[in-house]
Formats: sequence, C-alpha cells, structure tokens
Amino acid sequence: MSTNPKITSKEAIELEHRYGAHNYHPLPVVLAKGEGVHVWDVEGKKYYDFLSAYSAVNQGHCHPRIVKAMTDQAETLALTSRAFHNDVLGEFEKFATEYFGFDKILPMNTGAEAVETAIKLCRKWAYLTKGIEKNQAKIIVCENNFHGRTTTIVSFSNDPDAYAEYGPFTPGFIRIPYNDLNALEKALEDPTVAGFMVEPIQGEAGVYVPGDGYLKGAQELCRKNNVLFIADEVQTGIARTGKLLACDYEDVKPDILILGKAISGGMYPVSAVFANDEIMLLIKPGQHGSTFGGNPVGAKVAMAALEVIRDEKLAEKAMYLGEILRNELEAIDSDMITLVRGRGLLNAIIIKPKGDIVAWDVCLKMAENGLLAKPTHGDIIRFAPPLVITEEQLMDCVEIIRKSIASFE
Ligand code: IF1
Repeated sequence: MSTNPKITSKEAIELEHRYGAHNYHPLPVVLAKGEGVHVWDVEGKKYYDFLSAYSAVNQGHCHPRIVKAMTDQAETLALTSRAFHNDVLGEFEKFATEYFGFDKILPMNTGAEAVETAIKLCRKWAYLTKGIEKNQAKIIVCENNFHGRTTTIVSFSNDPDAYAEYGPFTPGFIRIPYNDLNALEKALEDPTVAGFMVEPIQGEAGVYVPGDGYLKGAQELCRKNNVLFIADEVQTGIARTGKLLACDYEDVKPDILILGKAISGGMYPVSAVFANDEIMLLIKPGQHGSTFGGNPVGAKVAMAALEVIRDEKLAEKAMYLGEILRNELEAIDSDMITLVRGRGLLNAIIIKPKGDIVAWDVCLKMAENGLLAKPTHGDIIRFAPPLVITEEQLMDCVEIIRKSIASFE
C-alpha cells in the first residue's frame, strides 16, 4: 500500500533538509500513516512504532475514539481563548481533577509550558505562603533532568546540547544528583528552597529508574522542610510505566503534578498542571495563561484519551507486557546488550558497540526489519511501544529485535 504516491522518502527528507531548521537528526524514515501500534512510510512499508512519539501515543496511533472526539469538536467550536467561557472546559476540568484526585487543574498545551506553569506556581507559593523574601525562591532539580526546552528550563539543564549558547540563564535553581536522598536533605537546609522538581523515572537520561523508596523519601523530606514536591510525569504519566502515574509505585501524591504528551493520546498538544486549592488559587486572573490552553478541542480530546486509558485497562497492560518484554530482552543471547531496564512499557537497553557498530546502526537494522526505535546518548535505545500492543505483537517485536542484533554477530 502506498500512502502518498506524490512523494518519495528521499524527496521528503530533502525538502525537510532544504527548508527546515536542522534541530533534529531523525532516522531516515518518512511516515505517512499510523494505526494502533503500526506506522507506514510513504513507500507503504509497515513498522511497529517502538517510540510512541516519546510516550505521547500511549493509546495507539489514530485511536478512533480520540479521532472522533477531535473531529466532532473541531467542526463545532475549536477555540474561544479564555476571554470567554466555553461549554467543554468545565466538564474537562471536573473529569480530569476527579481522574487524578486533585482540587484543581490548569490546562496548557506543551510539556514545557506545563513545567513553566509549575515553576511559576511554586514561586507564587514561596512568596505568598511560605514567606520567602522577594526574588529569593529556589527550586531543587536533578542532574541529567529533562523538563523541556524553554530558556528557563534549559537554564537548569546540565546537557550542553540543551543549554549551550542560550544564556543568560534564569537563576533560582539548585541541581543535585538524582536518586540521592542525602543530597536532597542537605540542599533542603537552605530556607529559601520552595520546591523540588523531579522526574519519577528519568526519560531523557535513558530510562533511569531510581531506587525503591526514593520518591517516598523525597516527598517526606519535602514535607518536613515545608517544600513543594513537584512531579514531572510528562513522559512517565498516563499508564506508561504500568500504573496511571509512576508516583503511584510509592503511593506518593505530589503537591504539583505535571502532565503532557499522552494526556491527549498524542492527538493534539494538551498539557496540564494539577494542585490543590491552597496552591492553585494563588494564581489570580491575568497572572498566567495561554491562548490555546483549555480550548474545546483539546479538552474533548483529553477526556477521550483518558477514557481510553481506563476502559482499555492500559496501565494493567503496560505492567503485564513490560514484565514480558524485559524478560525476553534479557534472554537475548548477545554481548551487545549490556543492560535492560525500565518499568511497564517504558524501557531501554544499553548497547555495547561492536567494532564500528553502534546503537544507531542497530536502530537502522531494526527499521529495515520493521521496528522503529531511536537511540539516545549514543548507546541507549528506548523501547516504548503504544500500550495497545497485544502480547502476540510484542513477541513478534522481540523476534525483530533479536534478529536485528544477531545480524551483527
Ligand atoms: C524533544 C527526550 C523524551 C519530558 C519531560 C517535559 C517535557 C518532556 C519529562 C517537555 C519532553 C521530549 C521532547 C522531545 C524529546 C523528548 C524526550 F528524549 F528528550 F527525553 F520524551 F524522551 N518533561 N520530552 O520528557 O515536553 O514541551 O516537548 O511537550 O525533542 O524535545 P514538550
């Protein structure tokens, strides 16, 4: 099946190269169609998607319920701005706050905007409630964090690709090692600290899972020191790790929860910050917002996407299939795979180069064999298929991975 006879992969790549900024280095595959766990390139070749748009497409590509929610609303009312009320936003806010168990939600569009929102909210709380002196509030973050790409967010990144030549940087952040409660305890001695922002599993760092008790311990330390615990679940949230939220593994309820990506099933940019009244109501009219945040299309799409998670029991599926995937990957007999890690269907393998063969080559080989995954940091490959994948499809994928790696032996 040819999905777009008007253009070849080569032509599409040349157009992007000629007219687009070179801010990405994608695999040389041009996708034209998606359905469930599958995507097709313009020549009609079919692939398993093992990235899910960085865990945005947890519900699978073009899920019919989410598509219908989007198209129905798009032909009814798409955007009002927040200058006026709309008849969907309140319904979405009630639905989402009940779904995640918070008093209030503040909807935005992208993950980075939601992180910015959480930072602003934390700072408001620092001055209005905690009583920190004007402009002195600090937020603790972790080494190797990834929270987005705005100038403030890259200000506290330690990845030169993310921050270099983008200064001057926003002050007010303290960086400590991840998965280190002693470092956190020490940093919390500073009375101007207002928040601790953390990814429950570090995604960009290569699916780095902290030790048991880290999140719980961090939350307790924050409580003891009157500091807000802020969880960035943009990547880990919405069933990806085998629970609705990765924080659920330790029964930790953040003071501020940040969601994005799969809250809309990847159909449309929707992100959100959740908090209870004593924090969220500190932001008053005119003090924060976005033209598109809370728009009726996004609201309908997000409700449908969250219903799919619940009705199709995708957290339970991710838990069950993740176990199988890691066991199968560990059973692959190759000294090129040095480590398998992850939770639920957020996983990574570490590739030991073999001569000139590195993770990028393994990904090219897997693509040739019909499975798309992307390397990161040179030697890590993330495996994060849509959660609607069946056990049979998963075993098919394991076979593709096995065969691809074996081709280098
Ligand atoms: C890119 C990685 C994934 C995130 C967390 C906020 C955001 C993200 C925990 C911002 C975004 C992305 C963005 C994408 C690559 C990507 C990524 F490789 F960098 F680590 F997913 F694995 N918090 N993650 O992971 O959300 O503003 O993008 O909606 O190319 O920047 P956004």
